[in-house]
Amino acid sequence: MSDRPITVTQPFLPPLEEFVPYLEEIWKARRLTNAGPFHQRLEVALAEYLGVEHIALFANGTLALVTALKSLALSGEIITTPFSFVATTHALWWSGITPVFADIDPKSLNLDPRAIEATITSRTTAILPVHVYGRPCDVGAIQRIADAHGLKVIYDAAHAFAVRDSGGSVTRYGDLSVLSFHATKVFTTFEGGAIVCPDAKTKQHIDLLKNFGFADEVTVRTVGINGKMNELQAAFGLLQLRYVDATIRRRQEIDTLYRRALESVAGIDCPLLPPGITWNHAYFPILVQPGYPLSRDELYHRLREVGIHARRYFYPLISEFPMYRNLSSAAPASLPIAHNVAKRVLCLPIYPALDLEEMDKIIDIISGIG
Ligand code: T4K
Repeated sequence: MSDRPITVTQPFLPPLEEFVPYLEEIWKARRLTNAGPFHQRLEVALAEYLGVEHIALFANGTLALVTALKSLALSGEIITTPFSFVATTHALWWSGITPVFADIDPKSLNLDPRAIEATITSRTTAILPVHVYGRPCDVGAIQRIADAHGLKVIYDAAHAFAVRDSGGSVTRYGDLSVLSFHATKVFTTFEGGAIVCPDAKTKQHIDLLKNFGFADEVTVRTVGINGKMNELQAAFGLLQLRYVDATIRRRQEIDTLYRRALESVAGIDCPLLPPGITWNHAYFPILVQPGYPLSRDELYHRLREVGIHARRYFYPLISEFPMYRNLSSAAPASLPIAHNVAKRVLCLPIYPALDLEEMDKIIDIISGIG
């Protein structure tokens, strides 16, 4: 067992010496940012890896979300999930858009299409669903609702890198999909993100927006922001990409071991995926049900006492944070499933360097209680 703390996730770092040639190239070219050669190469490589046509890289996922909203000129109200990382709703609020929370589905843990439909008003302009833990949303139902009401759909796909259904990457759904490449993600560029765009024109517009609106040296076409990914990030991404399939395979092994060990533990549920999905095993959520001898928080603290830092993603719900809790859609009575899940969920450590001894320790504690 290593002496590193057992945290919920840890980034996979390729051998340091393999990064040195990339650094040498950057030093030699003295090109550090602004759509340099590594940035261009990573865009091509990621589009190929994901099987999508157009992708625009960003400095982080939050800037990518904000830029995605801007690119579609959205305003008014946008329907979203309270069961996500706070950045999802912050991106709306930061953009002057009113978030409207809808409840989640107890199985997928993603926005419930029926709840979406029930919250549409004349001010609704779009839906911002999240593929939570990389588990795909009900994309068919969401698109049908969007089409019926003339709404845009932006998927927060921060957790869904390399997640595929029978037709390919789930990032191809909606008007736009946004990825995060933060250090805690399956594929990382330290900080980073991207927007998957449906066509070249959209990508061009988004590229303009992320570079202050510059069309050329002297022409500023729109009010843009600085959302650019730099060359260090992009070079690291190219190196990471070589290892990403192997790291996902290792995550899958860990997932299988956890499931096998925990299936017989009364009161611990390991949510299943719908069939036909190639998952990235970004997270391993369990639900601590009433049949278990400890509450979720008691189990969380018990694990912490022995150096295991599981995380209560996503508790508290976004709708409980002070800046959002007075919104009418944040009323707990209208989000019963999300509240119940947020009270029960615990994400167990899952990352390539997690070893068998560490896993045994985690499993022994969870299964040995009671
Ligand atoms: N939408 C969704 C649905 C998201 O989940 C996120 C980000 C975003 C949008 C926004 O994307 P970005 O703007 O971040 O690209 C983490 C991440 O900071 C955040 O990126 C992520 N979601 C969220 C789910 O998790 P924290 O506050 O829980 O991170 P932290 O620092 O507590 O790290 C968790 C564990 O990971 C630590 O216990 C140790 C380990 N760790 C972390 C870092 C940063 C490492 O081993 N190495 C590291 O460098 O938010």
